[in-house]
Amino acid sequence: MGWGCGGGLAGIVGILGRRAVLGLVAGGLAGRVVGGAASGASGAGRARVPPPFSVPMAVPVEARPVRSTRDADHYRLVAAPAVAEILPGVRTPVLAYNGAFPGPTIRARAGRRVVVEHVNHLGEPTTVHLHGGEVSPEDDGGPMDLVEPGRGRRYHYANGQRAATLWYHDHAHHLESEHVYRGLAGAYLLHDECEVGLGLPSGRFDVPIVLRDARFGDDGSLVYIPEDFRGRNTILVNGRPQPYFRVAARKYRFRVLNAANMRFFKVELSTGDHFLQIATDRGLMRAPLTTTSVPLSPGERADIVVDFSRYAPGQRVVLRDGFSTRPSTDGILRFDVCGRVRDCSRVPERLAILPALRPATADREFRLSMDKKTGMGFINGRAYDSGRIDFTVERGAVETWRIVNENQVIQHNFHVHLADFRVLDRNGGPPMPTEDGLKDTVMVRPGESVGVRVAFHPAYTGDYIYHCHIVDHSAMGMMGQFRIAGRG
Ligand SMILES: [Cu+2]
Repeated sequence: MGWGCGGGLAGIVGILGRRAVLGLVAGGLAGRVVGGAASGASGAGRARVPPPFSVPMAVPVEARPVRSTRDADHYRLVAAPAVAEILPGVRTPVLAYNGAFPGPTIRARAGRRVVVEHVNHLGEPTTVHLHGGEVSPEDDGGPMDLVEPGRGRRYHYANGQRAATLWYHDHAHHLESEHVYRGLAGAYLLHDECEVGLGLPSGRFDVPIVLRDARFGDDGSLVYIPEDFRGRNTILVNGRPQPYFRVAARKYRFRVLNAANMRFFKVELSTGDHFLQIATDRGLMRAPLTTTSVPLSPGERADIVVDFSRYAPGQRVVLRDGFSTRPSTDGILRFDVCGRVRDCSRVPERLAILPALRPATADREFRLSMDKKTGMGFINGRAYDSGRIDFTVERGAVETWRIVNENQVIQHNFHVHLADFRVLDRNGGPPMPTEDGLKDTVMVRPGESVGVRVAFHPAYTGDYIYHCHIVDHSAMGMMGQFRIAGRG
């Protein structure tokens, strides 16, 4: 596939040069922190990526509140260099929240506030964005709203929205790409009563599947080179390389999150069997979709239900990537089906009532482009400038946006903060069935034009951003800022 093939060495040098010129990385601190830690990596000869499906999958740890009050749970997440055992027996320096790679899962309940105190021990600035969260601009973790090294701050999340698979990640401008790559991301699962009442697989049968890729050096270190799509050819699931997962012969709900910087995944079962997709980025679909594959660009989420009771104990079924063009990245995760167990969970024929598609009061167009020579990214011909407001919308407005990928080879996608949207069309044709729900991130393939109906939250005003969620692209300027105006 063609994505991610921008850049080249000239582009990389350009990017690194610009990063230093921009002066946001005081003295290249990231390199020193990470490089210093990297010299302590492994040490036991050449670190090898194990054969596929030879290590067990880990379920990300769940964050525990440090304090709970009548209406809020308080968490503390410390971002700092850490060491993770990603490859068996190899110590890999990472950047981590509370030492976990990926970060701890936060489970929240609608109507109950979450307050996260983030402490920055990274040695360089950070911000933390709750992707898909309906939050005030002050709590959105915008790219210039930096938490300086040695400092901390609290982010307040109202959780006033419907149940959904959200995630949190670093968003510091120009640094987010490397920070996310080195591990600063985690799942945030929002539950609500409607969803709980459906009887879907829950508890230990409701499992985050955080997908990404990585390139490892001979010493087991994570090698970060901007735009290095081709070099990042080890697939990680919840921080483990192509693991296996022992499942009971029953239904599981998997929260599949594409947390890769650049890689697109198309998840499917090696048997070619159908499974159910029950949710898009921002919550449950109207009805389960019976499908054999779900494509996900970086930042997108899909909740799927796989019923392993149709397989004989002992059978192995691989979750594979239908977009992969190499055998080594084809397999994502192997399910090893164990014994049968009682399964009271169900997937009802109706899951949720989606808000009516309201008429739009404005049309806008966003043309995404990347200059292959310089690696710079643009929207409507302009790179991100934190001092510029590109347009203003009214609080609670509904608008139709057309997103166009002007590149003929390079993949992009599009994410808007705060708002959710519905996909209206792809090149004038129908959207994919897998995106027929509430979304906040949408893939825009080379030359493609995608129409979306965007609904802005009625409560919040202020400045938010929109960008390509190929993080290596947003870091290079493919991002813009808008203002929500309104009284009160
Ligand atoms: Cu892009």
